[in-house]
Amino acid sequence: MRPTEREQADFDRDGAVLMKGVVPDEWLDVLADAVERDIAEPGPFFNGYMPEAGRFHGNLRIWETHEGFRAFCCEGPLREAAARFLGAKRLNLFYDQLFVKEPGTPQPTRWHNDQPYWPVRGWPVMSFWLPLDPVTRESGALSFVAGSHRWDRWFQPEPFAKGAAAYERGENYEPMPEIDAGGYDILSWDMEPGDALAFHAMTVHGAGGNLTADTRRRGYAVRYCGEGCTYFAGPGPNDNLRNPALADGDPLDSARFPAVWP
Ligand SMILES: O=C(O)CCC(=O)C(=O)O
Repeated sequence: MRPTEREQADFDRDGAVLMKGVVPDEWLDVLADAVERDIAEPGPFFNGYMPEAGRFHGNLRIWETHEGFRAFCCEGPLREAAARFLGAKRLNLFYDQLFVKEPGTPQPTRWHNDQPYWPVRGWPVMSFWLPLDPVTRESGALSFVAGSHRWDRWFQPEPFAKGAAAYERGENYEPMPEIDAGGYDILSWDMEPGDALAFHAMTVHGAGGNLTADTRRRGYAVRYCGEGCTYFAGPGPNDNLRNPALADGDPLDSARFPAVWP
Protein backbone atom coordinates (compact mmCIF):
# COMPACT_ATOMS: atom_id res chain seq x y z
CA MET A 1 0.00 0.00 0.00
CA ARG A 2 2.89 2.39 -0.51
CA PRO A 3 1.49 5.59 -2.01
CA THR A 4 2.68 6.41 -5.49
CA GLU A 5 4.34 9.78 -6.08
CA ARG A 6 1.08 11.06 -7.55
CA GLU A 7 -0.97 9.86 -4.57
CA GLN A 8 1.47 11.49 -2.18
CA ALA A 9 1.35 14.76 -4.13
CA ASP A 10 -2.47 14.70 -4.18
CA PHE A 11 -2.62 13.99 -0.46
CA ASP A 12 -0.22 16.86 0.31
CA ARG A 13 -2.04 19.32 -1.96
CA ASP A 14 -5.70 18.34 -1.51
CA GLY A 15 -5.71 16.65 1.89
CA ALA A 16 -7.49 13.61 0.43
CA VAL A 17 -6.72 10.98 -2.19
CA LEU A 18 -8.33 7.80 -3.49
CA MET A 19 -6.12 4.70 -3.62
CA LYS A 20 -7.54 2.13 -6.03
CA GLY A 21 -7.51 -1.61 -5.33
CA VAL A 22 -4.99 -1.55 -2.50
CA VAL A 23 -6.65 -3.58 0.29
CA PRO A 24 -6.18 -7.32 -0.28
CA ASP A 25 -9.28 -9.53 -0.37
CA GLU A 26 -8.09 -11.51 2.66
CA TRP A 27 -8.34 -8.39 4.78
CA LEU A 28 -11.71 -7.43 3.30
CA ASP A 29 -13.03 -10.84 4.38
CA VAL A 30 -11.72 -10.30 7.90
CA LEU A 31 -13.31 -6.86 8.06
CA ALA A 32 -16.66 -7.94 6.61
CA ASP A 33 -16.89 -10.67 9.23
CA ALA A 34 -15.92 -8.24 11.99
CA VAL A 35 -18.54 -5.71 10.85
CA GLU A 36 -21.33 -8.28 11.09
CA ARG A 37 -20.18 -9.25 14.55
CA ASP A 38 -20.17 -5.63 15.64
CA ILE A 39 -23.67 -5.07 14.30
CA ALA A 40 -24.94 -8.22 16.01
CA GLU A 41 -23.13 -7.47 19.27
CA PRO A 42 -21.89 -3.88 19.34
CA GLY A 43 -18.99 -2.91 21.54
CA PRO A 44 -19.48 -0.33 24.32
CA PHE A 45 -19.13 2.76 22.14
CA PHE A 46 -21.94 1.96 19.73
CA ASN A 47 -23.84 4.92 18.35
CA GLY A 48 -27.06 4.44 16.39
CA TYR A 49 -26.82 7.75 14.59
CA MET A 50 -30.29 7.54 13.14
CA PRO A 51 -32.71 5.25 14.88
CA GLU A 52 -35.88 6.84 13.46
CA ALA A 53 -35.41 6.17 9.70
CA GLY A 54 -33.09 3.69 8.09
CA ARG A 55 -30.12 2.42 10.02
CA PHE A 56 -26.85 4.22 10.52
CA HIS A 57 -24.67 2.00 12.70
CA GLY A 58 -21.73 3.89 14.17
CA ASN A 59 -19.16 2.55 16.56
CA LEU A 60 -15.64 3.38 17.56
CA ARG A 61 -12.63 1.86 19.32
CA ILE A 62 -13.80 -1.47 18.01
CA TRP A 63 -10.24 -2.80 17.55
CA GLU A 64 -10.08 -2.99 21.35
CA THR A 65 -12.71 -5.73 21.50
CA HIS A 66 -12.69 -7.42 18.07
CA GLU A 67 -9.64 -9.43 17.06
CA GLY A 68 -10.19 -8.97 13.31
CA PHE A 69 -10.19 -5.18 13.58
CA ARG A 70 -7.20 -5.29 15.96
CA ALA A 71 -5.13 -7.35 13.56
CA PHE A 72 -6.00 -5.07 10.66
CA CYS A 73 -5.17 -1.84 12.52
CA CYS A 74 -2.05 -3.06 14.33
CA GLU A 75 -0.55 -5.51 11.86
CA GLY A 76 -2.19 -4.70 8.51
CA PRO A 77 -1.13 -2.78 5.42
CA LEU A 78 -2.44 0.70 6.32
CA ARG A 79 0.44 1.34 8.69
CA GLU A 80 3.12 1.58 6.05
CA ALA A 81 0.90 3.78 3.89
CA ALA A 82 0.23 6.10 6.85
CA ALA A 83 3.92 6.34 7.71
CA ARG A 84 4.65 7.37 4.12
CA PHE A 85 1.79 9.82 3.72
CA LEU A 86 2.71 11.51 7.00
CA GLY A 87 6.47 11.30 6.52
CA ALA A 88 6.52 9.64 9.95
CA LYS A 89 9.20 7.38 11.36
CA ARG A 90 6.86 5.95 13.92
CA LEU A 91 3.10 5.73 14.29
CA ASN A 92 0.49 5.35 16.97
CA LEU A 93 -2.89 3.87 16.25
CA PHE A 94 -5.39 6.50 17.33
CA TYR A 95 -8.64 4.56 16.93
CA ASP A 96 -10.96 2.92 14.42
CA GLN A 97 -14.59 3.68 13.57
CA LEU A 98 -17.46 2.08 11.74
CA PHE A 99 -20.06 3.95 9.67
CA VAL A 100 -22.63 1.56 8.22
CA LYS A 101 -25.46 3.22 6.34
CA GLU A 102 -28.02 0.64 5.38
CA PRO A 103 -30.16 1.17 2.23
CA GLY A 104 -32.80 3.84 2.75
CA THR A 105 -30.84 5.83 5.35
CA PRO A 106 -31.27 9.44 4.27
CA GLN A 107 -29.11 11.04 6.96
CA PRO A 108 -26.03 12.73 5.52
CA THR A 109 -22.80 12.92 7.51
CA ARG A 110 -22.47 16.65 8.19
CA TRP A 111 -19.50 18.65 6.92
CA HIS A 112 -16.74 18.64 9.54
CA ASN A 113 -13.04 18.34 10.06
CA ASP A 114 -11.95 15.59 12.40
CA GLN A 115 -9.29 17.00 14.63
CA PRO A 116 -11.55 19.29 16.72
CA TYR A 117 -13.41 16.09 17.73
CA TRP A 118 -10.16 14.46 18.81
CA PRO A 119 -7.95 14.89 21.88
CA VAL A 120 -4.75 15.12 19.85
CA ARG A 121 -2.66 18.02 18.62
CA GLY A 122 0.02 17.96 15.95
CA TRP A 123 0.11 17.92 12.16
CA PRO A 124 0.80 14.26 11.23
CA VAL A 125 -2.70 12.89 11.84
CA MET A 126 -4.73 11.06 9.20
CA SER A 127 -7.41 8.51 8.40
CA PHE A 128 -8.13 5.81 5.91
CA TRP A 129 -11.75 5.06 4.97
CA LEU A 130 -12.50 1.73 3.34
CA PRO A 131 -15.77 0.58 1.82
CA LEU A 132 -16.95 -3.02 1.96
CA ASP A 133 -19.55 -2.32 -0.76
CA PRO A 134 -19.48 -0.41 -4.03
CA VAL A 135 -20.01 3.25 -3.12
CA THR A 136 -21.61 5.92 -5.30
CA ARG A 137 -22.89 9.39 -4.63
CA GLU A 138 -26.37 7.85 -4.25
CA SER A 139 -25.22 5.38 -1.60
CA GLY A 140 -23.28 7.91 0.50
CA ALA A 141 -19.88 8.62 -1.05
CA LEU A 142 -17.59 10.84 1.01
CA SER A 143 -16.77 14.33 -0.30
CA PHE A 144 -13.79 16.52 0.61
CA VAL A 145 -13.05 20.23 0.29
CA ALA A 146 -9.77 20.20 -1.60
CA GLY A 147 -6.95 21.94 0.24
CA SER A 148 -8.99 22.63 3.40
CA HIS A 149 -6.45 20.78 5.59
CA ARG A 150 -4.15 23.79 5.08
CA TRP A 151 -6.73 26.40 6.09
CA ASP A 152 -5.77 26.00 9.77
CA ARG A 153 -9.42 26.48 10.66
CA TRP A 154 -10.86 24.52 13.56
CA PHE A 155 -14.57 23.99 13.13
CA GLN A 156 -16.82 23.53 16.13
CA PRO A 157 -17.67 19.85 16.61
CA GLU A 158 -21.39 19.21 16.30
CA PRO A 159 -23.15 15.88 16.93
CA PHE A 160 -23.80 13.62 13.95
CA ALA A 161 -26.97 12.26 15.49
CA LYS A 162 -30.07 14.41 15.74
CA GLY A 163 -30.88 15.28 19.33
CA ALA A 164 -27.51 14.10 20.71
CA ALA A 165 -25.81 16.12 23.45
CA ALA A 166 -23.90 19.17 22.18
CA TYR A 167 -20.12 19.22 22.24
CA GLU A 168 -18.26 21.63 24.48
CA ARG A 169 -17.79 24.96 22.67
CA GLY A 170 -14.22 25.95 21.82
CA GLU A 171 -13.63 29.69 21.90
CA ASN A 172 -11.34 29.47 18.86
CA TYR A 173 -13.61 27.11 16.96
CA GLU A 174 -15.61 28.47 14.05
CA PRO A 175 -19.00 27.48 12.69
CA MET A 176 -18.76 25.46 9.48
CA PRO A 177 -19.37 27.65 6.43
CA GLU A 178 -22.17 26.78 3.99
CA ILE A 179 -20.08 24.41 1.91
CA ASP A 180 -23.09 23.32 -0.15
CA ALA A 181 -23.71 26.93 -1.21
CA GLY A 182 -20.82 26.54 -3.64
CA GLY A 183 -17.46 28.16 -4.27
CA TYR A 184 -15.40 25.22 -3.01
CA ASP A 185 -13.42 22.64 -4.92
CA ILE A 186 -15.16 19.39 -3.92
CA LEU A 187 -13.54 15.99 -4.43
CA SER A 188 -15.63 12.83 -4.35
CA TRP A 189 -15.10 9.40 -5.80
CA ASP A 190 -17.12 6.29 -6.50
CA MET A 191 -15.38 3.39 -4.79
CA GLU A 192 -15.15 -0.38 -4.86
CA PRO A 193 -14.23 -2.75 -2.06
CA GLY A 194 -10.42 -2.83 -2.00
CA ASP A 195 -10.15 0.94 -2.55
CA ALA A 196 -9.14 3.24 0.28
CA LEU A 197 -9.46 6.96 0.86
CA ALA A 198 -6.54 8.57 2.65
CA PHE A 199 -7.24 11.97 4.19
CA HIS A 200 -5.71 14.43 6.61
CA ALA A 201 -7.40 15.04 9.97
CA MET A 202 -7.95 18.74 9.15
CA THR A 203 -9.57 18.18 5.75
CA VAL A 204 -13.23 19.24 5.69
CA HIS A 205 -15.39 16.32 4.60
CA GLY A 206 -18.90 14.90 4.75
CA ALA A 207 -21.04 12.24 3.08
CA GLY A 208 -24.49 11.82 1.64
CA GLY A 209 -27.16 9.50 2.98
CA ASN A 210 -27.64 6.07 1.49
CA LEU A 211 -30.61 6.67 -0.80
CA THR A 212 -30.39 3.32 -2.59
CA ALA A 213 -33.03 0.64 -2.13
CA ASP A 214 -30.70 -2.31 -1.79
CA THR A 215 -27.01 -1.38 -1.55
CA ARG A 216 -25.41 -1.27 1.86
CA ARG A 217 -22.69 1.27 2.57
CA ARG A 218 -20.36 -0.31 5.07
CA GLY A 219 -17.52 2.15 5.73
CA TYR A 220 -14.63 1.52 8.08
CA ALA A 221 -12.16 4.22 9.14
CA VAL A 222 -8.77 3.82 10.83
CA ARG A 223 -6.84 6.79 12.24
CA TYR A 224 -3.10 7.07 12.82
CA CYS A 225 -0.78 9.72 14.28
CA GLY A 226 2.92 10.23 13.53
CA GLU A 227 5.63 11.14 16.00
CA GLY A 228 5.42 14.55 17.65
CA CYS A 229 1.66 14.40 18.23
CA THR A 230 0.54 15.01 21.79
CA TYR A 231 -2.55 14.44 23.85
CA PHE A 232 -4.79 17.46 24.43
CA ALA A 233 -8.21 16.88 25.92
CA GLY A 234 -10.04 20.08 25.28
CA PRO A 235 -12.11 21.82 24.35
CA GLY A 236 -14.70 19.65 22.75
CA PRO A 237 -13.40 16.18 22.06
CA ASN A 238 -15.62 13.15 21.89
CA ASP A 239 -15.81 11.80 25.45
CA ASN A 240 -15.19 8.24 24.26
CA LEU A 241 -11.84 9.32 22.85
CA ARG A 242 -10.49 10.81 26.06
CA ASN A 243 -7.67 8.80 27.62
CA PRO A 244 -7.46 9.03 31.41
CA ALA A 245 -3.94 7.56 31.31
CA LEU A 246 -2.61 10.70 29.60
CA ALA A 247 -2.27 14.36 30.58
CA ASP A 248 -2.29 17.29 28.16
CA GLY A 249 1.04 17.51 26.36
CA ASP A 250 1.93 13.82 26.81
CA PRO A 251 3.10 11.79 23.85
CA LEU A 252 0.40 9.35 22.77
CA ASP A 253 2.13 6.07 23.68
CA SER A 254 -0.33 4.16 25.86
CA ALA A 255 -2.46 1.04 25.76
CA ARG A 256 -5.25 3.03 24.07
CA PHE A 257 -2.98 4.60 21.43
CA PRO A 258 -0.39 1.87 20.88
CA ALA A 259 2.77 2.31 18.86
CA VAL A 260 2.17 0.20 15.73
CA TRP A 261 4.96 1.20 13.34
CA PRO A 262 7.65 0.21 12.56
O1 LIG B 1 -18.68 7.40 6.66
C1 LIG B 1 -19.16 8.49 6.92
O2 LIG B 1 -20.33 8.78 6.67
C2 LIG B 1 -18.30 9.57 7.52
C3 LIG B 1 -16.86 9.21 7.66
C4 LIG B 1 -16.06 10.26 8.36
O3 LIG B 1 -16.48 11.37 8.56
C5 LIG B 1 -14.71 9.92 8.81
O4 LIG B 1 -14.28 8.78 8.66
O5 LIG B 1 -14.03 10.82 9.36
